[in-house]
Amino acid sequence: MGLLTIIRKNRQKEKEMRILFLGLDNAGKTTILKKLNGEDITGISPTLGFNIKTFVHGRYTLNVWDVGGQRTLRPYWRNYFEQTDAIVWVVDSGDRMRMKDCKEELHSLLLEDRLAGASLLIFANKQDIPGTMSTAEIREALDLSSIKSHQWRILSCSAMTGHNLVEGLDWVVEDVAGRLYYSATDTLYQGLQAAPISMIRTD
Ligand SMILES: Nc1nc2c(ncn2[C@@H]2O[C@H](COP(=O)(O)OP(=O)(O)OP(=O)(O)O)[C@@H](O)[C@H]2O)c(=O)[nH]1
Ligand SMILES: [Mg+2]
Repeated sequence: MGLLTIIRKNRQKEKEMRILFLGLDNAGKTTILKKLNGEDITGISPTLGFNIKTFVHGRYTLNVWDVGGQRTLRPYWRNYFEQTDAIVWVVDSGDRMRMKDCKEELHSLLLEDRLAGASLLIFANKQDIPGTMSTAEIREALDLSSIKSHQWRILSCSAMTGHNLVEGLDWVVEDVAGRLYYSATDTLYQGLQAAPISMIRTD
């Protein structure tokens, strides 16, 4: 296999991103993903294992893992950490009673070595319901300002109306791409494209 083939294969691989949707049960993870995928969002049952969805987003293929958030299932989250580029932490903005639980789960997740460096989007979901917590309140309740280990952003959204779902995904893709691909890869390819053809071995 020639050098060019190897590079092309690597480049293909590099266009993929692995994104993990986590959060407490009932937060709206599955609903968000179905809405993004244009599927029916009525009658969704709690996720007992996981679902995988693949989205094509610009130049990138997103492999999105949606894992059930019930308490008994949370110990299994770690089975999905490997090679995660981004975490989308979904919050039920109306669930004031469990905000402390939500904060503790999020902060313990961020201690995981295998998630080091992953971008973190916090989706403050269910904003279509009157009286839900604002993003400022959730930022405070989840103590987001103490997060220094990950690049993060919080965005209000609604899986019911679709508000901000695409914007959230855009941020995730931009952040991961900016960190992983733009600099190193583009410099390499610009260098190769500029190189005289005789310098590129294809045998
Ligand atoms: N009003 C409103 N309801 C929502 C929204 N998102 C989800 N829901 C409802 O919240 C409930 C739980 O949604 P799911 O998508 O199953 O939640 P989940 O996070 O996947 O839950 P687990 O699979 O148990 O971890 C469902 O009844 C949804 O219809 C939203 O933005 N607004
Ligand atoms: Mg689910």
